[in-house]
Amino acid sequence: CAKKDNQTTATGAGNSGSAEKKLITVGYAQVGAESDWRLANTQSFKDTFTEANGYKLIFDDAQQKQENQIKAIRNFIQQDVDYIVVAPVVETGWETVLQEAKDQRIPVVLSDRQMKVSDDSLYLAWVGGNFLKEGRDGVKWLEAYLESTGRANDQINIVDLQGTIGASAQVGRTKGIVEGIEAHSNWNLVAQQTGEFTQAKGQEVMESILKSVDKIDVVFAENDDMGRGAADAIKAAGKVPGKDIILITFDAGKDAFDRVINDGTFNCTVECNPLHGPRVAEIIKTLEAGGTVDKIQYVVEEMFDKDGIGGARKAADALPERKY
Ligand code: GYE
Repeated sequence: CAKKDNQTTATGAGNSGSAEKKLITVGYAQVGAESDWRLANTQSFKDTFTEANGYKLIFDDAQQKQENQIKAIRNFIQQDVDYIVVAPVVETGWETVLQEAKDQRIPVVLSDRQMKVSDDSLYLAWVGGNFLKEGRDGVKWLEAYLESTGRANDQINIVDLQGTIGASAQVGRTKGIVEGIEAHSNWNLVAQQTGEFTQAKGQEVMESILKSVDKIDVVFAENDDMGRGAADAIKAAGKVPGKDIILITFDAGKDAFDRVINDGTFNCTVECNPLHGPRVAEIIKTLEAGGTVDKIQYVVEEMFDKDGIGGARKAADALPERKY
C-alpha cells in the first residue's frame, strides 16, 4: 500500500513529485462498439491518451457486457495503472470492483454513462451528457412540431425504442419521453422495447412493432443507430420515415445530420457529445497537479432539425462546426 503514498484518493495527486517524466497509465473500460457514437468516443480517447501527450492507454472493449467490464477493471488493478476510466454499461452493480480499486488507491474517473453507487467516494468524478434533459428536449421539439403542423390536439401514437436497459442513457431518455406522454392526454405510448442501441436490433424490433400496431405517428429512437434501423423497417412496411411517421433520434452524429438536412428521414436529432477524451484528460491533469475537480460535469448539448423549431437549431447552420 505504501507504493502510492504520494497519492490520495480524495485528490488523486500522483506523479507530480517525480524527477523524470513518466507516462501516466490509463485503463479505459469501454462499453463496446455498438454505435457510431461509441466509435467516435473510442477514437476521442485514442487520439487524446497518446504517448506524445504523456500517456499509455490500455483500452478494453467489453462488448456491452458488465461482467467483461468488471474483468477489465480487475485487470487494470492488477497492472497497477495510474487511473481507471469507466464508461459503465449499466448504472448498478459496481460497488465491489470499485472498492477493490480504492483499496489499491487507484483513482477512478467515470465518463459517458453514470453509476448509481451507495458510496460516491468510490469514484472521483464523472463527465457526460444530461440524458434526462435530452429526453425532455425531444419532447419539447415534438410539442412544437405538432403545434406547427396543426396536430396539437390529435391522438398521437408513440413508439419508444429504448437503449440498453439499465444504462443511464436509456434511463434518462426514457424518463423524458414517459413524462411527456403523461403530460399530454392525447399522446399514447403504443410500444416500448429495447433495441440495444444497435441499428440491427432497432430494425428488427421496429419491424415487429409495425406488424402489431396499426397506427404509429412518432418513433422516439434513443440513438441514431436505432433510428436508422427504424427508418429501414418503416420503408420496408411501405411508409415514408420522416413523413408518415415522425422520427426523433439521439446523438446527432454525421449521418443524422445528413438525414435531417437532405432526405428528411429523421425529423429531429438531439445532441449527445461523444468527445470525452480531452475532458477526462483535463480531469487527470488537474488531479496530477494536486487540484480538485467538480464531481459531476455535464456537457452542454443542443438539438437540431430542418427549420429550427421548439428550441432546435437548424441543422444546416450548425453543419460546418460538427466534429463527429
Ligand atoms: O447515445 C448511444 C451509445 O451512452 C450516451 O451509448 C451513450 C449512448 C449513445 O451506444 O449511441
